[in-house]
Amino acid sequence: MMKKLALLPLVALAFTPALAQKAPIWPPNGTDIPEKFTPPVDANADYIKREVMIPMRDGTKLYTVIVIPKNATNAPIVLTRTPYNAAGRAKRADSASMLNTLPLADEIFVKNGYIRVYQDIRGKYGSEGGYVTTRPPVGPLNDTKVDHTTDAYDTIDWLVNKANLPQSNGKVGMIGSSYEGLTVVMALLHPHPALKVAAPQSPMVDGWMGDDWFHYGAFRLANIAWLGAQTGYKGAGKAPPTGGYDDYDNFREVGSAGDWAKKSGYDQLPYWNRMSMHPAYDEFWSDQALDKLLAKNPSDVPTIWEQGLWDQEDMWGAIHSYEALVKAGKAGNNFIVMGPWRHSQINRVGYELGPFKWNGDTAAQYREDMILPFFNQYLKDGPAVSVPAATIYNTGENHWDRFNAWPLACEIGCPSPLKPIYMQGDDGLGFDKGGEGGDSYVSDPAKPVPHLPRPVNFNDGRWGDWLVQDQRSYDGRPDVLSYESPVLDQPVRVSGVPMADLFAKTTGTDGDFVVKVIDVFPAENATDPKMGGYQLAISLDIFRGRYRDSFSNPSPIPAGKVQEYKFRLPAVNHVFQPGHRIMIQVQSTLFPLYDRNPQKYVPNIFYAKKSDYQKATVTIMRGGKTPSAVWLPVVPLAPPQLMR
Ligand code: PG9
Repeated sequence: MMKKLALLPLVALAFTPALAQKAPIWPPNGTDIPEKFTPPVDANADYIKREVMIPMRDGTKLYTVIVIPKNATNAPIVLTRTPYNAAGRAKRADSASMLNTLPLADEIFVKNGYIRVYQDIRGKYGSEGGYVTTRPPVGPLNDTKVDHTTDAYDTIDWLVNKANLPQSNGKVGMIGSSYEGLTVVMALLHPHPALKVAAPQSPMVDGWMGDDWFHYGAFRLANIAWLGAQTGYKGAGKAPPTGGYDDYDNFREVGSAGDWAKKSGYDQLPYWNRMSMHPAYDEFWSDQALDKLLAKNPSDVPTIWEQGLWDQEDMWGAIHSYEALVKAGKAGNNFIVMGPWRHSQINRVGYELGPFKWNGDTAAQYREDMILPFFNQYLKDGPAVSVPAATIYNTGENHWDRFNAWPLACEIGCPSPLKPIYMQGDDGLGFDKGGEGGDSYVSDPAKPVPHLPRPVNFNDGRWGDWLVQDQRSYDGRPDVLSYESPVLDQPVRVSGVPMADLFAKTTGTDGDFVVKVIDVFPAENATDPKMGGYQLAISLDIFRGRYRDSFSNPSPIPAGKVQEYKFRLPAVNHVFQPGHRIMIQVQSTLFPLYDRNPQKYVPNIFYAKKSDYQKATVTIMRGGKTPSAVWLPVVPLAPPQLMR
């Protein structure tokens, strides 16, 4: 027994080698952080994730994430080229399931065996090369040999090479929203033969007319902080502080957009310096307007354009590209979908927007019933789908409408003409001209009309659905004119693009005009009392008066003289129901979303001095030879449908 006991320590020693040395009490190399920590790939993962650097024709390599269903063969590819971090876009969750590692909007592709590819655009995040904001196509604005067209071409060429990606079937679709939509559109300017289908979603197409930077020349302060984050850093950036909580005060106190930029160090940012020297629609903007470039060089790639009817960021690009391509004879491969959505909502759930509830998850309906069959047809030789020219949600009857040709009413060439609804005396509104006269208000840049009830913080969560807010917050302000029809006893259906046609004079020598087409709900709503009297803007835009005669050559407004301001408003597909009223609101500021017009003509409003800002008395003319109106796309009611 004693012998055995004596052996114990030796035996114990033999089985505890770790104890043979002193137990570590300090990390090797003086740090607990290893050179590289690579979590093991979950053996049960149902996908393979590859991270590759794809060489472009100029040698620049672009960081690309490729997510491949395990055991995939002969699989189609869906590509998104992003300025917003490809690695992050392909990692919704740290998951062994492809469905969970990819974003919600990719579920249709995962469930149907697609390979999903995300790529950082040149110069951002993991990609090499120089970043040029919304890099213009090679040409007068880009004297290099590379752009998003060539980078998409070279990327697709690499992806469909079996030596690089043996699992693919050699067919690629591109999809993306916003800036990611711009890269889809750019790929269409000279598409790789393997690019078989495209889905630009609220793409950035014309930054001056109506996508992100300006609307008809009025600058969007909402995006100025984005510039600091996006062009101040290669990777994830940080927006500069804007000051106190209320951006209405922050931007008003600082002065012009240029004053804010200077305070934020933007003189270091080349894109800000370039952009702010092009306040008018000169070649800097028109030479990179993608709807114009597409029309000159239309492709045969089947393309489904999308935008939201309340898209607060890119309301211009999809509809104008679609119209330009139809005009160029390409109705056969270009289609448009407009849903009851905010910007990029097609990547989320689409049951509602603000207080409005729709007929199901309209975003999922778009993905599953429109995008998936369309991509399957061209990428998997799936069944041919019949795609209406236009699929537009009817926001007054709460169901989808499908059109073989759209719009139904327009100035020339539609089944119906536009119909003017006139501003009338006593704040009236009607389809007859009414008597001559005018209504005035004092527009004071020191007290601009807010675009949301104050305090307005651009990150307060209201940015997404601000376009469907109740306009009663502004109705009744002395600097907002509200013209309202009598209560309707018959429905009025509008389906097309309204045209604002204002006749106005001002004591200033410049000025902006905001026009809103509003559906006024019945005063009483027993089902949802707070919706009683709701004022829903179905179309709203701003126009900078100096551009009334020319977008490229602005001119002072002759003080005191009536001038005409005629401009397109965002598209509508709506029914004003009986019991509702139609309202038109007119005002001259929408702040801090848009920079204030000093209302005194200065060469470049970006650099207006505080002393330039002045009150102006604006008069909207009615009746006679100067009948202000909005020309509405009024069309006959569609026959009732059993099923919606
Ligand atoms: N279109 C969006 C945007 C572009 C530029 C500035 C701010 C927003 C987007 O791509 O998210």
